[in-house]
Amino acid sequence: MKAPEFDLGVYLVTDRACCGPRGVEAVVSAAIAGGVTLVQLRDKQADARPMLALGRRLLELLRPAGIALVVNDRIDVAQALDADGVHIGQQDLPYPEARRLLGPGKIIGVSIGGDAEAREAAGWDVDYVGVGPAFATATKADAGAALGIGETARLARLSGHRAVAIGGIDGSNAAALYAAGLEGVAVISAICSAADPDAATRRLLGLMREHRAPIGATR
Ligand code: TZP
Ligand code: MG
Repeated sequence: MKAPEFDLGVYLVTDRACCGPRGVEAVVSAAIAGGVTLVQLRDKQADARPMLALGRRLLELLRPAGIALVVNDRIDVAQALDADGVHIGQQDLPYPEARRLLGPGKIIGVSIGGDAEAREAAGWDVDYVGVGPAFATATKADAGAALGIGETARLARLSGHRAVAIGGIDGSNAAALYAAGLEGVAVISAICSAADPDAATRRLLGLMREHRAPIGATR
């Protein structure tokens, strides 16, 4: 079984703190209305049980809209949810182990931030890579130094995989990443902290439509 179809174009990564009192579900609903193409459930602080409960509520919103949900870090939670896949970083289970646990029918994305990680990912048949931080970000304390647009695009190409940029991305800088060959932009604060998450999503989608190259053209 192949992994489900997905579009990295406007990729929302959830964050409870950034969403504030309106809650993650309200932000995801607004992002769906605005045209979000992929959603990642990310909650570094949550225990498994509340994460599972939130994941179930998000799936109720996303499944009818035909939008995939991937789970950050927690392969066990992704399996319990029968989510569409996982996103794993350099400190999580390595890709081969994650694939063994999840099987071929799930999306697996891997974070990369340098040449060695890009080359390692090139040897794996991951579904996509997340490259970052593209720009400075206050959302992830240990994100490291900003790569910039050229370096983000170079690492994406080096990996040989479909790629989404992450870190410090919003409506002011997303166009340049699409134009540089990234399939998508992954954002936390640009949507989760926005006064109007629907409008923020819509803006990114408009930039994607205007500036993105045909998928696969730059790999
Ligand atoms: N990984 C690299 S940067 C980052 C993550 C999870 C944070 C992205 O958050 P924001 O608010 O879109 O900069
Ligand atoms: Mg991780």
